[in-house]
Amino acid sequence: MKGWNGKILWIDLNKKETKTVEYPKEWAMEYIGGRGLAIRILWEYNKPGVDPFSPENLLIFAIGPLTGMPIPSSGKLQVASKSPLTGGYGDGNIGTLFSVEMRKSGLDAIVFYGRSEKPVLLNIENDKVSFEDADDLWGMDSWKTEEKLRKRFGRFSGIVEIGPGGENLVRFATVMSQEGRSGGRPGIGAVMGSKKIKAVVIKGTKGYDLFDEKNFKIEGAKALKEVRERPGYNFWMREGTMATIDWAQEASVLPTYNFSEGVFDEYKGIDGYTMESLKVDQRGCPGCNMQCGNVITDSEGNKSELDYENVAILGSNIGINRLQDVAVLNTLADKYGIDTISLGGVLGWGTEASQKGLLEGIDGRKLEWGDLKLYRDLVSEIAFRKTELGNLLAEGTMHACNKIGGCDFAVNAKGLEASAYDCHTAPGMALAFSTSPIGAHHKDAWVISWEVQNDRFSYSREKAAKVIELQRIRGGMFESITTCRLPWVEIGLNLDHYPLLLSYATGLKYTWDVIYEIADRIYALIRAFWIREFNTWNRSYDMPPEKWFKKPLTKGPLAGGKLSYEGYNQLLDHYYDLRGWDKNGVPTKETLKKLNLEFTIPTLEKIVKLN
Ligand code: PTT
Ligand code: SF4
Repeated sequence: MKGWNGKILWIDLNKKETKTVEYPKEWAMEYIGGRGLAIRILWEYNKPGVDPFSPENLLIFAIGPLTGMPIPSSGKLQVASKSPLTGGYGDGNIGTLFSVEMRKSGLDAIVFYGRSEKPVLLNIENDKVSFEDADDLWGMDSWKTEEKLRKRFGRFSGIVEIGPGGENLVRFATVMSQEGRSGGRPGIGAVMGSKKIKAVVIKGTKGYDLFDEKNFKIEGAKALKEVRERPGYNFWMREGTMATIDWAQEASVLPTYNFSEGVFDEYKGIDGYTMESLKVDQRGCPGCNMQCGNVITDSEGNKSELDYENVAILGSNIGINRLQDVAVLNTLADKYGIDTISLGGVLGWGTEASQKGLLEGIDGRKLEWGDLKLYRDLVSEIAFRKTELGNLLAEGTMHACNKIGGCDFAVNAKGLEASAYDCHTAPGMALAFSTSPIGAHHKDAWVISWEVQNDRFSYSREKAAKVIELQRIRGGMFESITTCRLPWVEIGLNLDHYPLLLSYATGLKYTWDVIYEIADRIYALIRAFWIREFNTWNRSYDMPPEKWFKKPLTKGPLAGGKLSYEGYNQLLDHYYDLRGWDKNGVPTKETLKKLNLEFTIPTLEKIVKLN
């Protein structure tokens, strides 16, 4: 096989044994890599109903045929597992040198199973693994851990680690790298912690084998040059994703006070221009020529790498109006290795719960919007599961509200807290959150920028089709080729480079029809995985948070705006119909057969009625 490495490294943490195994060629062709390969492995080998924290739950690192190549922004790694936050499929995409070294190691995926008795550091050279005692690293934050490992293994080694959040099984702990790269929002870092893996180091020496290296390099160089020449490049280099704060405020979608409003009176204190005035550094993923990690010094003197999502959710969403203060919480989340988006979601939910009296009897403190000191304390309490409240919030909003009430203002879909877009007046984005394969993350379909310009308030078939188109490109193609999507999303790199690059790399003919079919296959298989895990499956799993239907906006130009149940159900019907799924969001037999997923039918038939 050209383009792929064709091998999976299996690491048994119980026995401290490993094996490197070739996987079926058809998997590479039918799922490409990254997310596609991860879900195929999980379907085949994960035991249905397994507890996400049990040794049997598989943890997967995967790359695709374009990862680590001389093309735009290709240093990305997919981390996936059954999620402890949602109970369904979970993954994340992290920019790290680990992906580049993994590419050179001759592997397409690493699967970790079992549980080490003691904290362990895995040191991988190509596919040779040594298991080292990590007692001295356990308890250390992610920055110190990486600093220590980099001193020992050198700056060009690939390193990923967890912080205390992952060690203490915070349900939204992530996998961390390079002081500010974080991946696996649905608790993939906690799965790593449950296996007692503190860090993994990798070094590869094998290079890569492409079908048509000459044309691949020419096409890659063209794309790299195009990135730098795009009209939006200079502004992107100034503000990166932070420009979205002003846009979100203007569009009334900036999450404010636990997604109660779409505008924040003090947004100027946290916007992209403020960031520019405070910027001290810029960094990003390996080999990227449009680096978007904008660094400022936080109020406590730490360097903090900011993105729109982090700033909106830890800023306006909890009433903090000063960027350096937002950065304090962001820094802590990075050091502790917990997801900023879910963190902002639980702090927002906790504040509303406190104000409604739901925390009485749990915690004597009263949470107020914008109380940096209290939020700062709570972040540590969550990461170390220290107090009763910290322990409750470490469960995420879905588990927490099931314990004490307040599910009517818990802003999550399938248990994953929503990224930073208020959807009272954005039905298409609500659909994107609710049908995303991992819960309410924007990565699969950031339809909101299209939606605010195109028939914003409608629940039309065209809108459902747009969500699917974006899911195919973003959640299907980019998550599987496993490169960064921002060159296309943010500065308009021509998408047609990607089918060509895939064809030159592998020797197979990739057209958009082929890529869309693969994307649909991956989506349907992830859906089948969810159904296998939830025998109560029905369309209510694809509903957005109640708050967006029941509590209208009270401020800004769209005051009074809210979602309509009737409209949303119509939109969801269009979505299901276009995907070839039934009224409960279950792929029909015909769809499964068309996508070469017949092997899921016997399992699904035991759980739901297949049409
Ligand atoms: C991603 C999610 C995002 S999406 C952000 S900000 W964004 C948050 N960043 C966090 C952080 O930082 N620290 C922390 N402790 N938790 C964080 N949680 C949040 O995680 C990220 C970039 C960004 S910045 C985006 S949009 C794009 N996302 C991509 C994607 O999903 N797929 C893809 N093929 N390319 C992408 N490119 C961009 O990558 P998750 P990263 Mg991330 C401080 O991991 O789980 O997918 O959640 O990977 O290396 O940090 O790059 O405005
Ligand atoms: Fe990483 Fe940003 Fe570059 Fe994408 S654009 S590869 S997220 S630095």
